[in-house]
Amino acid sequence: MKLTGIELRRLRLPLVAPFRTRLGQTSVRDALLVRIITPDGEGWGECTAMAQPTYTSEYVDGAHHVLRHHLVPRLLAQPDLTAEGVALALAAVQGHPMAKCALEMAVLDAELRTTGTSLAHHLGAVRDKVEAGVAVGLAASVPELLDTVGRYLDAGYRRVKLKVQPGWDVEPVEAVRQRFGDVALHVDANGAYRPGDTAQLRRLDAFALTMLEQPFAADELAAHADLAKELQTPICLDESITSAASAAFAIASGAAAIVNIKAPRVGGYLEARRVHDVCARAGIPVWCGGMLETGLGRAANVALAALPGFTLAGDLSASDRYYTTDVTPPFVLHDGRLRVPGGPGLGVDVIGEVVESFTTSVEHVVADR
Ligand code: OSB
Ligand code: MG
Repeated sequence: MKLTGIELRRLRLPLVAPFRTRLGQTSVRDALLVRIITPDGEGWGECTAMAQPTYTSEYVDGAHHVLRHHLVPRLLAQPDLTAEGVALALAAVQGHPMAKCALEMAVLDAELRTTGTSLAHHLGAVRDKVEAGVAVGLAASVPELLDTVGRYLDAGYRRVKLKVQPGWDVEPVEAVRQRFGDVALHVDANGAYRPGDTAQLRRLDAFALTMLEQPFAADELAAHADLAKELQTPICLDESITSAASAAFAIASGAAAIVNIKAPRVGGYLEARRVHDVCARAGIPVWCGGMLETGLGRAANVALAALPGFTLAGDLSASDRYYTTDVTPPFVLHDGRLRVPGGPGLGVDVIGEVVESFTTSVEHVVADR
């Protein structure tokens, strides 16, 4: 297909409750949506970069700039674009996987709509529902944390992930275990620890956690491999995994026993499928991470999580865990699961009035004729 134009749209979406991690606090999601226009229709994508460059180096203003000035012009210059060809068309630009992912997602949506195929089917889904998990941010106190976790379990979530950091680890984990018994529980450190913290991390072995996610910085692969030898709790990598190649290396070096797959972190849903395939061949379980997505990104994530290797519940929560009003019809829990959209493309349609009401800016870039 030949694109005729691309729209870059910023939205300001208040979260139902602030999400606090060591990377900062998010109270309002500064969302960046991409709409591509073709002679046959349109396709939507979401760039999940956060407001600040604290999770990875990407952040929403930077992503917007690289899209507007470097990525969108390259895509508009393609005479015959396919979703498979997006990564190659953008390969000259280094990095910026979340910005690239948004464009590839929009092209996949448009392309699959013309053939009536769902993204889930296209990626190789084997399930029509996926288990919903919930990520719980740092809390001000243990009683507040127990309150929050209790409400999510009552809502039906099948597993809970707690954010931890030095000074907020053993105590909250122990309290959650004591109160809620053998609920599926894991912790995510977002790189908060240093290799010298091994003794403290070993204390978490007492709580039968499903995994310890990203204890050290993204590039500390050798330290993660060393830690894995010292701990019973399996190590999962998030920030360290930037491609199928890096996943293969992390697995081979013993740094990851479990992989968190986020398509935006690896440059798109097609690379995410390759990460899944690498892990499946190595017998490494994977799960789908999240970044406080709107219904668009959530639809794509739920489709990805329907692949066979996604044997652990992901950070895939209902719309109302994040937003009072979502930009698509809301994702809701059915007995602790989310339905995989089966319609063409992403399988969800944005609600025009809702998108408009939250929009703070729109930029329309057209192709040269
Ligand atoms: O480390 O998984 C993470 C959100 C933004 C950036 C990084 C992370 C997260 C989350 C949110 O944990 C999980 C969700 O979307 O429900
Ligand atoms: Mg994480």
